[in-house]
Amino acid sequence: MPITLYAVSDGPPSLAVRQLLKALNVEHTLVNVDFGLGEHMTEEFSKKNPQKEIPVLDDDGFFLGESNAILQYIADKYGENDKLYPKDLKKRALVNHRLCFNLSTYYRYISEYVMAPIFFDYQRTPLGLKKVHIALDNFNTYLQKTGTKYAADDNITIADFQLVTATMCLEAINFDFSQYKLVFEWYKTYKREYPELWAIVDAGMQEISAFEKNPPDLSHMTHPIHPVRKN
Ligand SMILES: N[C@@H](CCC(=O)N[C@@H](CS)C(=O)NCC(=O)O)C(=O)O
Repeated sequence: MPITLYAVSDGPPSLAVRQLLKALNVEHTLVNVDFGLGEHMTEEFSKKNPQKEIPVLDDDGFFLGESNAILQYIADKYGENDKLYPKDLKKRALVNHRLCFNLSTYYRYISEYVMAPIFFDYQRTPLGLKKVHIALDNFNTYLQKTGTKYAADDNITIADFQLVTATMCLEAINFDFSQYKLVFEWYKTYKREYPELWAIVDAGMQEISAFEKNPPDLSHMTHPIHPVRKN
């Protein structure tokens, strides 16, 4: 029985998981969750994920939220070798670190600055901007420390899927991050070397770019937890 991924078409954590499914050629059913309508806020969805967040994986009744956990599970279950998620303790620790860094800092700061004000009644503030620069500077330093082509190794790992989708949010609003030279190079290299994976991310980016210009009307969202903008 193929696995099912509940995903949102422009959601960076969903796009990260979809890249892995593509990279490993895993047969799956993709269920699009309508974020704008608040399909994830329903009682029914909360049975799949009590956090009411997308993505969620359903592997024959085994439900898993948190995109990092989903990436780790899929890579362990379907990986033909351990390149994307190494078994070697130190290499694996570095991948896990980059995933945690993305969750706690990199994507968190980027999404608070870029995404939240597109969809809800939040502002882009100087403090938010400062945090984005801190996140970019941290990532640049990590790339410098490892001296690797990708986030945790010379080949891509599941950490790159998350970091690429987070960075895509910056490109979606034409945020210039070229001063972070190693991040800039890493991002360009990924796009060049993995066009099929980048295409998944790019489709999400086009949606975010369009919403940046024309913010969506979320006034019909079911039980939003965020302040909804009055258009
Ligand atoms: N830590 C979660 C975060 C997922 C997340 O934030 N998803 C967004 C959609 S892209 C969401 O479901 N937000 C719920 C909301 O804002 O109501 C993960 O990595 O899976």
